[in-house]
Amino acid sequence: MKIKVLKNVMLKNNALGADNRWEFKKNSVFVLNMTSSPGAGKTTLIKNSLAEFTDKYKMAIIEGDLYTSRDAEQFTDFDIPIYQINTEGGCHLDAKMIHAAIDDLDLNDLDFILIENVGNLVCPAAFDLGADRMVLVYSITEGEDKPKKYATMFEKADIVVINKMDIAPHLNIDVDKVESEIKEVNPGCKVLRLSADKPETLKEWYEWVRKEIESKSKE
Ligand SMILES: Nc1nc2c(ncn2[C@@H]2O[C@H](COP(=O)(O)OP(=O)(O)OP(=O)(O)O)[C@@H](O)[C@H]2O)c(=O)[nH]1
Ligand SMILES: [Mg+2]
Repeated sequence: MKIKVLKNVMLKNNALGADNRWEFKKNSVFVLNMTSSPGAGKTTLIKNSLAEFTDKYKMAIIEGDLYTSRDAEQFTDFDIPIYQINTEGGCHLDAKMIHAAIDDLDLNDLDFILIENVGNLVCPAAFDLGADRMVLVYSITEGEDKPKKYATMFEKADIVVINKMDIAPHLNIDVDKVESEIKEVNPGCKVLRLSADKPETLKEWYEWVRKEIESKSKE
């Protein structure tokens, strides 16, 4: 029997990602793809940023999770559209899923969409969603050696947020070493150090988001 090899899966995803990007641009919506290993702090960072962001922007969240809507439930205090995608075991979001979300959201009425990707330090790098920027939240509990081991994610990231800095003193970790390895893998990458659960440490993060939104509006 002849074996059919599906070589065009990524091509299809990337074409759909480009469609999504066009839709976002047409409607002047800025989109962040938030990625990380499981538990690095994406939901905490989003939750503690929403008061700041919803004050300035008309927002929506697209939440990726394998089976539950636990993360999405943490955002319900905010009066914004939340679109839950359950991948049913899938380890990343893809452009088709985001395309379905776009159909359901009124892009015309939005400035800013935050996508929380599925926790995974490998696959999300390969799937263009059409977002403007990719954020990689990196918990210092993950050790010093991951930027080179999981280089594709670090290469694709526009910013690496080194999280859980509050517990750094209790760990045997050299954060400068982590940062210089990130820069070796991706010299142009912005790196911030913060504690997502301590809103007083998030000022530089808010500022980065604000500047990126501004720079897109001038494109
Ligand atoms: N000490 C400390 N704990 C944090 C910080 N940020 C997040 N956490 C904790 O880390 C755990 C995981 O955080 P989440 O925000 O759920 O991580 P996530 O990346 O959204 O996880 P998944 O969606 O499951 O991949 C929770 O218990 C948070 O309270 C931080 O800055 N410091
Ligand atoms: Mg989460």
